[in-house]
Order: sequence, then C-alpha cells, then structure tokens
Amino acid sequence: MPEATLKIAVFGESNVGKSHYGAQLIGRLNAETGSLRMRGAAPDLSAFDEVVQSLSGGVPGAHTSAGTYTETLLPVRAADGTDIDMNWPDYAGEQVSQLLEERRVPASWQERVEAADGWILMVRTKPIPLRHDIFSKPLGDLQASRSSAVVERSPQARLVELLQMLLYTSHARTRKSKPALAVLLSCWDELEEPQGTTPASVLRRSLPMLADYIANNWSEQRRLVLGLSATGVALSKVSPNVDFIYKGAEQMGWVVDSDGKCYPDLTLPITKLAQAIQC
Ligand SMILES: Nc1nc2c(ncn2[C@@H]2O[C@H](COP(=O)(O)OP(=O)(O)OP(=O)(O)O)[C@@H](O)[C@H]2O)c(=O)[nH]1
Ligand SMILES: [Mg+2]
Repeated sequence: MPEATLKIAVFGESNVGKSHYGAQLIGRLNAETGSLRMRGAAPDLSAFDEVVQSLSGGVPGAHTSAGTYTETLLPVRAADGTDIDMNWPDYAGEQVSQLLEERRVPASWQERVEAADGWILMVRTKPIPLRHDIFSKPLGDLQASRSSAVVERSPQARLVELLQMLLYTSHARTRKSKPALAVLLSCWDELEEPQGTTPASVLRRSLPMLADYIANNWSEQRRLVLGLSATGVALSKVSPNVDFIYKGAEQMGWVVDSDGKCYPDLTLPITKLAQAIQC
C-alpha cells in the first residue's frame, strides 16, 4: 500500500473560516461519510474542541487567540488507498497579516512553508471590495480621490503578494518545485450565487488579478479553485441553529467542485489537493 506523508499548509487571514473548516473536517472524518477516512486514532484533537462544541450547540466558535499555532495530526486514507498523515494547522489569521505587513517570513513559518507539499489558500470574497490600487489606476488618479496621501494595496494585491512571498520562501533554500495550490472560496453560502456557478468564475469576477496570477504560475494539473461552505449557513451566538443541534454539525456544510456541483463531502478539497500534489 502506498504511504505518503502529506503536509498541507493552510493560509488565510483572520475571519476567513480556517477554524470552522478544521472542526467540520474532523467531524466528517469521524462520521466516515467522505472520500477520506481516518485510518487510526488522531493523537490529539483538542485544538478544535471549542469550535466543535460550539457547533454542536448551533453557535459559532471563537476567534483563535493571537499567539496560537497548533498542528493536529490526522492519519487518513484516501479512497484510492493512499495513506496520508495530514498535519492540519490552526492559528490566528493575524499571523498571516503580520507577515504581509512586515514583508518578512519568520523562521517558524519558513519551515512550515518549505515542508508543505500542498498549499490551501482560504479566501472569503464577500467582504473583499474590488478596490482600485496602483496596479489598476495611475497614482495621480488614486491620490485625487483620497484624503490621505497613503495609497494602500488592494486586498487582491495583498493576496498576490502573499503568494509571491510564499513561493520565494519555499524555493529560495530548497529549490523544490512549487507546491500544488488549492484556493478555497470560503463562506460560499453568503455569496448567494445561482446553482451551478463555478468557483473559478467567481474568483475571476471578484479578484481578477489574483486569478491571473494563479493561472500564470500554476499549471492546470497543479491548481484548483473550489467553493467551501464549512457551516452551510451563517451562525449567530444569539439564536442557535436548530439543524446543527438536531441533525448534527456533521450533516451541515458543503463544497462546490470545479464544475459548480455541490457535495456534502468536506474532505473533497484535501482529496483533490492530494491528487494535484501527486501529478
Ligand atoms: N456564513 C458562513 N460563515 C462561516 C462559515 N465558516 C465560518 N464562518 C464564520 O466566519 C467567522 C470566522 O470563522 P473562523 O473559522 O473563526 O475564522 P478563522 O479564519 O479561524 O479566523 P481567526 O481565528 O481570526 O484567524 C465565524 O463567525 C464563523 O461562524 C461558512 O461556511 N459560512
Ligand atoms: Mg481561527
């Protein structure tokens, strides 16, 4: 039986849904309903306890506290028999924002970036405005329409910069080829897209520069763009969602595949990323 130790790095700024996806992924693996199954006991799932418990009560979990970085080892088996030791991280998204602001990758992050075979970039498109910046408008025009003299990078320019920094970091010392990339458009439910809309078309429409950058830097076999709704609906602390309580969190949430079809299997992005890694 083939044995692979697949290391996945998950990147995303704060509030994109990293922790809720981690908790829901663990729920799916325990429920044994998806294409990935546990092949042994996970040594320690405590990093996701708070979010798992909140979801079972129908309310959202908390923001991950600033200094946190944990990795949860999930020994899984794919449908084709590939054994994968998946290290699923959880951390406060501020760490990624800080890395971008300081334009410096700390040593601990450098090791994670270098060791990863595949990257997941989580992007929540709804709150991201498609703002103009120095890449899309002349500086003079931008300054004329602003009160402050500082011209900020647009959110999509920040994401392109993040990928550039990560690519440089992963290649500079190791000379390894680029890791496969899965872009997950998170909180897909809040986009209210018609059924059948493909995630790639949403990425192109909402963040065209990022879409171009990815298409120009990763071959079709080594990249994928999927939609993710880890919870399926927006949760609120004041009115618990009864479906989460009575049906169970493991019944909630779905993934939008590249062809626009929805599947309840939240392990699908990992299975597809594992295939892209092995290409
Ligand atoms: N509508 C909707 N909301 C979601 C979904 N997934 C997560 N959320 C909400 O988005 C918010 C942020 O989710 P988290 O998982 O805490 O985000 P995070 O990336 O871990 O954020 P940090 O811990 O701050 O880095 C929470 O209020 C969640 O309830 C989803 O699929 N749909
Ligand atoms: Mg979190």
